[in-house]
Amino acid sequence: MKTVFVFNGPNLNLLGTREPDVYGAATLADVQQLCEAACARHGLALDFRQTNHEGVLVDWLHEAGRAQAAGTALGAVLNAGAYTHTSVALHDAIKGAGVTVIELHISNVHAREAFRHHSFIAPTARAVMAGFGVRGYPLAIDGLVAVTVA
Ligand code: CA2
Repeated sequence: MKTVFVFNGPNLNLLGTREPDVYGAATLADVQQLCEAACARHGLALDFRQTNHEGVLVDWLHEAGRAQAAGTALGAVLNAGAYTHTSVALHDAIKGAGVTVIELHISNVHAREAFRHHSFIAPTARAVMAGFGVRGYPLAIDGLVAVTVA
């Protein structure tokens, strides 16, 4: 059974506690359940994580790339949070690791402040999704399956 990684970046541990108008009422634990259900539908295992630290995301992307190369993982859904808009290190990590990444955002970043319109992840991502709320997570897993399974 192959694994799908879902990596969440800074402040996403706060989901469901603040800014429900932007991010909804679901918690990160609720999101994990949505992802579990999506993976189960596809016969895949889920490895779901959150960190507030950029270098940890770099290490996890390397790990996902190694697992993908070994044939034990399909790729990763990545909500890098605010690092999306700042991190050359994440851009380089995705390229260097050779991991298939679906970039995911809960909110429609293009309908928000201008500083959220640029992504350092997007040029390295296989696909980009934004604005579906937390339901975007299972949709992104479906999308990862669609682009990776023959
Ligand atoms: O829409 C998304 O998923 C974002 O990646 C979320 C990031 C934001 O910096 C990106 O521009 C778009 C922020 C995550 C913070 O999440 C919170 C959730 C609840 C309360 C406070 C922050």
